[in-house]
Amino acid sequence: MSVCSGQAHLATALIAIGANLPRADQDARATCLEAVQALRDTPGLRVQAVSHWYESAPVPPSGQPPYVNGVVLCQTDLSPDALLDCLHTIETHNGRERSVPNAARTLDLDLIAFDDLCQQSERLVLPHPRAHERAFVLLPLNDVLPDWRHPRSGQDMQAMLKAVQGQEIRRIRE
Ligand code: PH2
Ligand code: MG
Ligand code: MG
Repeated sequence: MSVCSGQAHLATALIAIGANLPRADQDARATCLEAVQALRDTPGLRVQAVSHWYESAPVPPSGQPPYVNGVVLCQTDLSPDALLDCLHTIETHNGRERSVPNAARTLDLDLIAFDDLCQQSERLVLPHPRAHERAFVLLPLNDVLPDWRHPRSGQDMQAMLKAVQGQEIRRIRE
């Protein structure tokens, strides 16, 4: 007989939100807010904190519109792959079309980190391979989890933020 006791482990997930195209009659910021609500409505996911919102220049530089970016801190009993499926579903519901890398988009939801997991599957690399190079990820991440350390490099937020100083980003006043 197996006895089930105690609580299942809840993992900490960091999800980055980005958008730089309007969708239907709403601007990119409104789509980002809808994405937060969709995350709140996702079974198995508990939203614990939402960062401030930022406007950032596209990386790499391009003629695209500026991005709205933010980060959400969650707890989850989903697996990383199941969570990724949920993120893709929310993107699709918000008009996301997949074309070339870095194309402008109505909504992008990236899984940045999942506990301290370091993995490199074909589908999902954790932590996100470029997160530590991008002010538009690190500034909002610092709002929700300032004690975060990069699980691969061990770097703390202050060191990572210093390395992205000078990137074009500003906080949107709410
Ligand atoms: N996302 C990208 C590519 N470039 N630039 C900014 N500023 N913000 C983003 O969210 C972003 C980007 C690919 O997902
Ligand atoms: Mg992305
Ligand atoms: Mg993405």
